[in-house]
Amino acid sequence: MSELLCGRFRLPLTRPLVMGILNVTPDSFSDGGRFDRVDAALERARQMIAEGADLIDVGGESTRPNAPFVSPEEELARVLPVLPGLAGLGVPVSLDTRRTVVMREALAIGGVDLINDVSALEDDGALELLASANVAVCLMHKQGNPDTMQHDPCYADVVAEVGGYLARRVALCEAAGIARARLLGDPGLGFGKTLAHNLALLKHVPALEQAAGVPMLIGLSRKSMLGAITGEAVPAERLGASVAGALLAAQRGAAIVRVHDVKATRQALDVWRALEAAE
Ligand code: 7PJ
Repeated sequence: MSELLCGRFRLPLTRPLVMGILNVTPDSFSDGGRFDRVDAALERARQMIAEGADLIDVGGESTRPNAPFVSPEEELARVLPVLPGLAGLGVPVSLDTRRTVVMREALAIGGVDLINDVSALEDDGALELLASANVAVCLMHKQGNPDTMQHDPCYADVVAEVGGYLARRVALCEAAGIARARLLGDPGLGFGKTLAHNLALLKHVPALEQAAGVPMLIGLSRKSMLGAITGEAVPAERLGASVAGALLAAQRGAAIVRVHDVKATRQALDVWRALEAAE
């Protein structure tokens, strides 16, 4: 039976897990001061857990295409105050960051079980830091950087290239001393990819998992690929598309789906599992 070594937890990967997204960017919560912000973030996390989230993914830097620059100091000021509270909620805490300095400070505070890195530990010192930490790591593929990555994404064979990249990052992690049982891979839907690239990657999750040799995490919640398919311009109005996408990712073997809408996703996955279990 496959399981993920995830900080304070050992997560069985026998059913698809739901990772609830907790953005702690200024636009995410009403800004009545830091205590209000921390309180609101913890309340949102508790709500997602009540709705069935298996992990909480907290992030202080938006890496969406064309997102404004956030300094490391600002990212730390957003994320660190919520970590102690999150650590007491009984589920693994994932930290969405690509900066070694943010990883180091957060790990020093404690209560972080997974580092979710859209740069797959490419920042200087990240591999070494995490080799000596007891946390899981999600290695995500992206082409280019968030400010320019959607300009002209280009691949000869997107599935082979992304799978090959993930395999190389996994090998580097293992060589640095990060056990494979701590690793997840992620094709990074929307990160330097056209709609056709995203669909090819979603369709071939099993091939990606096989190439990388680690379980896959898939994030497509509310993303613009879903807007392109449905014509829905408003991200928060893409619930049906997001749930369908999460379900299809899970059916293709995704171990974890990263979502905003935990309750609806959990319901969809429960129906699928009930059907699978039926005679
Ligand atoms: C992803 C992520 C994703 C992982 C974001 C957004 C953009 N981390 N962080 N995978 N996306 N592992 O949520 O729209 O797809 S930020």
